[in-house]
Amino acid sequence: MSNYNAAYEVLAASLAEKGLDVEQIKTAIKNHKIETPSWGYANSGTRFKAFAWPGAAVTTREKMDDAGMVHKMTGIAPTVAIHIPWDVPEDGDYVAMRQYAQEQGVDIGAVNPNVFQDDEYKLGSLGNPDPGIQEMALDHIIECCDIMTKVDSDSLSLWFADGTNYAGQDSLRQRKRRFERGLSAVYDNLPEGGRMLIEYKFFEPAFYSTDVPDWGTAYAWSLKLGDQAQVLVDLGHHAQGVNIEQIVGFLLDEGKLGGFHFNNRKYADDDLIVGSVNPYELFNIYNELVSAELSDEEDLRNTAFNVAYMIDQCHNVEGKVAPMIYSVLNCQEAYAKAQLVQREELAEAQANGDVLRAHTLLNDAYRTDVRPLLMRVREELGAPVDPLAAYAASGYEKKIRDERGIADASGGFQ
Ligand code: RM4
Ligand code: MN
Ligand code: MN
Repeated sequence: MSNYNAAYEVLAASLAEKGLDVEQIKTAIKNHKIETPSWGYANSGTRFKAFAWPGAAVTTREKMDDAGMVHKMTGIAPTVAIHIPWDVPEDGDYVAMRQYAQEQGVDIGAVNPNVFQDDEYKLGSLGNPDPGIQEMALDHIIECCDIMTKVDSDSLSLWFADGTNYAGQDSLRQRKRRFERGLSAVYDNLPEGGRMLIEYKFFEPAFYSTDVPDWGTAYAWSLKLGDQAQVLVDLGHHAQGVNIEQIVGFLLDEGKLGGFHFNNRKYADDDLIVGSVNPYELFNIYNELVSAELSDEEDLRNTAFNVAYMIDQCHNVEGKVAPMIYSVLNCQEAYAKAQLVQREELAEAQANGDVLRAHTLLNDAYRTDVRPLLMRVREELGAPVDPLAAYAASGYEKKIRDERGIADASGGFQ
């Protein structure tokens, strides 16, 4: 892999010939950062079984160590998202937790309140018919607003397991109102400069109705709440066949796209490596984002550059740290390809109704082998040219297996 230079020169020349500015593209790629999730380093599983993986992180510090390693290997994963209570620090000291993370080279990113783990939440959290439980959920989310300040995070990322399982179980309209009340109380408690990302999901774990089922609902509420509320798009949360890039384009244009949860959906939710099943979809999503980044409209550019790019995956059969590295690299590759689209030519073909030329221009970028370009970017960033090989050679995996052993995993049907 070390003699990639000749391939890079050929690629750089062909890109320049197309009128693309290779230096500018490299700078953009270096600035494109991906956040990894702390829970992705811990044991996880399916609904049926959580598997014990050797060396999987248990403590928050171990999760920070792993996130730090992913950043060291890729050079573009400088933040880690936390879930509360999964990541409540052992000693309760959030400031120390942030400092520890920083010593490992990463900052804390989004704070995710869990309002789905306790028995009380069986019939929902903010949408629960019991005002006492609505209050309990609200208190927890507001506590997470305080935690944001302690860990120096600017994003509160909200996903709700709320919904109903049977027709007639609850009033759909009342549940909507309870949510609107709860979210607006949360909004009022956001720290200054902080934002709220509202995630939607049309199924699971409630199956008759979910309280935030789609981007339209999340969008409507973020509009009502104000500028600090935006929508989060999780790639695993759509019906088959939904055009996600169209949703992305719409939300970008409205200034309401706040963040992503990357993963890849083959059947249901979110456990597959992003870009593993449908890299073309990932590219098309990135194409929307890059076209907004390159737009001459300032608002659009601002929205695009403020998008929080986060991975929401936990790996059950392929290890922990290595697949996280792989996922970060898949995002980087899709982003790089989107940078190669010849945008003026594309706009011209679109204006002329030249369907095939427009499609071909997009595919030209998608089909370009950008690996030599990414190797050069990594070299310039001071990261390993081949991160997965560097990780395998680092001895880190052996170290964590020896030190941490195999932690007890539970969960699934009992
Ligand atoms: C949900 C959703 C949330 C994630 C939880 C654990 O499906 O994607 O973002 O945090 O799972
Ligand atoms: Mn998610
Ligand atoms: Mn999910």
